[in-house]
Amino acid sequence: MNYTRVKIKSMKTASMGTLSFFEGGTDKLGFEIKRFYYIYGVSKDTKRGGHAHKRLRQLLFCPYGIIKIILDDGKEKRIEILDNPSEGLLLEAGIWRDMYWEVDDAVLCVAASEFYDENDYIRNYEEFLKWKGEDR
Ligand code: T46
Repeated sequence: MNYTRVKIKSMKTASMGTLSFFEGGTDKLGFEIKRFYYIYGVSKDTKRGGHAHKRLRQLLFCPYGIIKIILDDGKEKRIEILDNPSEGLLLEAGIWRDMYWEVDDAVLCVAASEFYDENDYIRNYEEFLKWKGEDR
């Protein structure tokens, strides 16, 4: 499946916690960041997602809490757990995703390759499979 689990650089600052960072640029993420968004205030057992993107590429990470992500490219499914602020998922286009909040108030942060465009979403699973079947 067309995604990778990536490390986010982190620096422990003794008793003052940890600082994590990544830098934009096509050489690092494979795309320029055009948008950044984050999802918070979500209760345990909430399910979000239920869609795929035609073009959008994204880096997802969870700086606080635990979020289970189920990825599906129409052929296979993978389960990924985001529970470490120093790791992320770099998702290419064409992957269906469902996100499950495993604890209250987990935060999902996303760096995205494109501005928001509802036309880039496929929100119907049958439509997704049909789109994947069209030589993708
Ligand atoms: C994704 C996962 C990981 C905007 O107006 N601008 C934005 O930048 C975004 C991301 C969303 N919206 C609107 C669209 C909907 O009316 O916010 C509403 C909630 O979005 P949605 O139901 O798509 O949220 P999630 O959590 O299911 O999915 C989001 C992203 O939309 C999606 O691209 O990959 O997070």
